Amino acid sequence: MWGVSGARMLYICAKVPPPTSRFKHNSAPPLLQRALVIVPTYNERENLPRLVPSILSRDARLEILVVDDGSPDGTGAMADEIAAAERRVHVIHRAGKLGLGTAYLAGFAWGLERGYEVFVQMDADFSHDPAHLPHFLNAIEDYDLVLGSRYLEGRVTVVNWPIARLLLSYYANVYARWVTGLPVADATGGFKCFRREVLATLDLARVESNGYSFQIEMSFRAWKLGFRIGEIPIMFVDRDLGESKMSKSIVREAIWRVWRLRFLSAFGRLRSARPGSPAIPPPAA
Ligand SMILES: Nc1nc2c(ncn2[C@@H]2O[C@H](COP(=O)(O)OP(=O)(O)OP(=O)(O)O)[C@@H](O)[C@H]2O)c(=O)[nH]1
Ligand SMILES: [Mg+2]
Repeated sequence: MWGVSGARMLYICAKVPPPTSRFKHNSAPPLLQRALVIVPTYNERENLPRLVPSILSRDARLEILVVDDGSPDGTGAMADEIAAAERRVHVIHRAGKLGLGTAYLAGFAWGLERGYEVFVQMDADFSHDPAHLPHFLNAIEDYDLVLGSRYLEGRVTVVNWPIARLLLSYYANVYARWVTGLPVADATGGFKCFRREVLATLDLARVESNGYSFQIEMSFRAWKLGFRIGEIPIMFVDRDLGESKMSKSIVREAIWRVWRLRFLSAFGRLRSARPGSPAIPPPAA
């Protein structure tokens, strides 16, 4: 189905199929006790108060870590207020806008130290629908890394993006697959779920990308280390409120960064963290 919405195009080729059918249900007890949803924020005060309850209501095992980079609109202070009233919400403050990739790395390190078993990455702007969270928790029982995919099985499940943005994203994926060989439909998406072991094994200190390519680099490193990657379909909706932080420099970084990944891999330089190194904190007792 193709439709038009205002000045923007609506691209939905089909209804997103229920993802659960793609994954077997184990009779074994679920591995997951506590999952940390990491939400990086920069000027998201219109979104955060609605997002938090929407996430927490999906599953009692979910907790949230907001990583705020000194948002001038006061998102950080608002996150503190929410955390003071809700013990499942935590906040990290960083001094200034240091980028999405390093925000996630800080969140992963925080959660690894505290023994969370599963980590979800999620934008604050409702492009990533909290309704998909149970689908990720289900799928991570069978995979080490689960990607929320906007381009699975020939369907494009993106709503309300300008055509130029959609083409950029779509062809960025074609390009990333071509250069790196990463066998996934959506390598640049930011709605993802990791098992703890993946983050503890990747040498996070060596992750270099910060923008778009951060998503590619994390999945590529996981794939090269032999972790099992699964994809579930998600519906991606452009933000209603607040402003995009997407920039030309983020696109430029992605263009050359994938080549660097390919060469690092070819020369055996995508190492995992050494056992016993500080990158692998022991799981919580
Ligand atoms: N902590 C932190 N969060 C950031 C930074 N840049 C972006 N974010 C957050 O990361 C998430 C994704 O950013 P967006 O601006 O939506 O960027 P995008 O999703 O790539 O682009 P759009 O599709 O245009 O929205 C949002 O929750 C932002 O608030 C940053 O430098 N630091
Ligand atoms: Mg966004």
